[in-house]
Amino acid sequence: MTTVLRIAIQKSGRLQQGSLDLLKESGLSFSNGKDQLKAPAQNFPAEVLFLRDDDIPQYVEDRVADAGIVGENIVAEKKKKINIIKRLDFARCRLSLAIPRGEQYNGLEWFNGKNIATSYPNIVTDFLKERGINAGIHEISGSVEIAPGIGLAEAVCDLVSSGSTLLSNGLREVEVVMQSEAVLVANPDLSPEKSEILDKLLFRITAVMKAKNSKYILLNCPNEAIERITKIIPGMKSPTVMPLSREGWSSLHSVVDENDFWNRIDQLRESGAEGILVIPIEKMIV
Ligand code: PRT
Ligand code: ZN
Repeated sequence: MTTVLRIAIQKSGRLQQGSLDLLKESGLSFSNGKDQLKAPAQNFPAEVLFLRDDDIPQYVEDRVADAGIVGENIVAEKKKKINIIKRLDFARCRLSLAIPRGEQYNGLEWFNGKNIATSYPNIVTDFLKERGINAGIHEISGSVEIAPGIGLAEAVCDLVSSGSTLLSNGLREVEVVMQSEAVLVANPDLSPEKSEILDKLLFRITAVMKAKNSKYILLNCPNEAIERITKIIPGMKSPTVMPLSREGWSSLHSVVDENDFWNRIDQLRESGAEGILVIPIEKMIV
């Protein structure tokens, strides 16, 4: 039997689409029917398991799955023997403490003697303990934000992205306990065969993520500007320069980082670049 890497992803919810997209863009094709528990990848030695996100760390520790995609918040809460292999740059959020809007807040001491409702009792307990705060933790599994309103607790610790859930429940975010994003996790004791498959997958994921953060750029410039422009967009090794049929002009091709894209464009225009085209990159292997 050939070895396959079993990868657990969320069955449905906020992580599902990002996980499916990442695996598919990494070249794994599989069918994901509605009530399916697992699906073999057709062109990569892997099998995808569809699970509840909370169960993924345990399954990876127990080797029911070899690897998984899950929120860092779940990894931190579950404290299982698994390794974070790569941060995946989606499903970003933060775990925050929030209190009723009308309360005066003058620092963490506010929480002394208070009750906090949360689905993350381990993370919150450790956070407060490290800071010498003594609060009660009330563990609830969903709709944490309603706890103060119904008198279940005086504060909450919950995931926040836009902040609108807190706002519409009359709560105010006062402390960020941790930042989170989706991460690739794996069992620390994989067989050499499985490790090799994981490395291959990681290589592909890295190429997909790098491409997402980069753009291919083409422009025309007078030959005197080539040196200056090369300094602005050095690319992977150096830009490609090709002569235009118009005397004294060249076409220059390079790669730019998405994050400081607009800065670079301004500098390029100041340096004499014209006819700038910017194109998405599908995969990027450096
Ligand atoms: O069924 P299963 O157990 O698999 O799913 P789930 O309901 O436990 O999880 P799900 O799908 O809600 O979230 C999965 C993961 O997505 C979380 O563990 C986080 O890593 C990540 N994530 C990112 C979020 C959010 N953003 C988020 N905003 N998870 C939850 N929320 C919730 C939050 O709990 C609150 O109710 O959204 C609300 C706040 O959002 P804003 O935009 O109003 O601030
Ligand atoms: Zn869950």
